Amino acid sequence: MPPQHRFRHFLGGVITLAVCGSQARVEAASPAQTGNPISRIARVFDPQLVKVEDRVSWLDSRVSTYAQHYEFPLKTGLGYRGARATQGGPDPTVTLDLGKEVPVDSIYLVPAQREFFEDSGIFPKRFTLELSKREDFGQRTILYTSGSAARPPADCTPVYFHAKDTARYVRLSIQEGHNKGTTDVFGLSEFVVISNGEPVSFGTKVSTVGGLDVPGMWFPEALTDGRMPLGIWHNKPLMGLDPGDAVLTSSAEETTTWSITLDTPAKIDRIQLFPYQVNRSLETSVFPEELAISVDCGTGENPESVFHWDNPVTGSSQMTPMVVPLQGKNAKVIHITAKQPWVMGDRKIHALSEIEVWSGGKNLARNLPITREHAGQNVQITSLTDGNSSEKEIMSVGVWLNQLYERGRIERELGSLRPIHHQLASRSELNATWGSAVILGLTFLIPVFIVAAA
Ligand SMILES: [Ca+2]
Repeated sequence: MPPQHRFRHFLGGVITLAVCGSQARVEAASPAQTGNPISRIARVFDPQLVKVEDRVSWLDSRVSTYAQHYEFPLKTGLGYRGARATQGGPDPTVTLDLGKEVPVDSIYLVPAQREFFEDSGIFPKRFTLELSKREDFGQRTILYTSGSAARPPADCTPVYFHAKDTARYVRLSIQEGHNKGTTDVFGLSEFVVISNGEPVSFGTKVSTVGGLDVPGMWFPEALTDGRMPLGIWHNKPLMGLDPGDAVLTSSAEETTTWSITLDTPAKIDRIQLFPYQVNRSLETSVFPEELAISVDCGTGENPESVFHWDNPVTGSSQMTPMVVPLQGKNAKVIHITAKQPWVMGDRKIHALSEIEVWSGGKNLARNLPITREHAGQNVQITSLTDGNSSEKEIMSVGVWLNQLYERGRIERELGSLRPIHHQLASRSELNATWGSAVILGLTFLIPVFIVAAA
């Protein structure tokens, strides 16, 4: 074979090898792998790819710090449902009376839980949110109103509205809902109003037009009870934390009382109790099957009963905190009594994971010792006021809702950016590989050419 032919044969082999190698590399390279030389070269020549990539990695790092989105369906008190009573009748409405004028920073509408995975839900399609200092809304601020385009159906992610107004009344009116046998049906699990970072809607009076109430399941008060199908108000897990306080009982007659003494008497806005996580893998968190709260302004000898709760579904787990509004009740000593244990097999337990006592935007119970009285013994407990439950840090409900909203927004953006990113990266890396193969091939072949020519 003449030397030139041998050279051409050899050159063909090298280029084939280079091309095969490049294809293997392109297939193996994921867009995030910028460590290999081809990926680096591709990014030097493609500013658009770099821009998209920077945005994706920035969004990824932000979203990783936000609260996780879970859906834990509620079994009772699901929320509120309404509809237009008659064709052409008045818009269905929901009005919260916050009790007094407060600065409103934000409002969250939390969708009702879905009935099945692909259920598009009954979040209202077109609606108006208004704020007013007057019950008749004679003067009002329109915070939000949908245009003629219907709002896309929401999953369980909270829908956020920014506000900068002072108001006592907040009204949601529905211009368009869903037609499911009844006209303009809509539903929500919670209607949250945040003032100075604090929830001011819990336990407030709700009045409605067009309710489709079902006792125990769908009713106006379920909009302001703090219960949402989104799990406990947590951020990331912190291992090695005390899960809370659990007492094993031997009979149904035994009780356990956790008592907390505040530094001074205070007007209590609400008490928040967090369920005890019995089993991490089963996602089971529980309260005692029956519990009661009493408060006392003095030494704790003459407590006044302020709250009583029976688990409406015996044995069911409770994947949401229990919010007990006390409307400024004066108290110094607070007793929380487990009257009936939660039962699993032959285990009977009285348990809680955290107790919060909120007054004027502050959790007065934080880091205070708690005295637990059970079977004639008093024990000092610190795990119920350490700011954690179920081995996770508890968040304020406003921050938690905001993180869930932000997470939803970022995940939607990432969902649309990822395919573009992948396409750009693959195209640029393929171009860079071809370019590199040619450059590498020619450089490498110069001495071979000299030898062959000789
Ligand atoms: Ca609720």
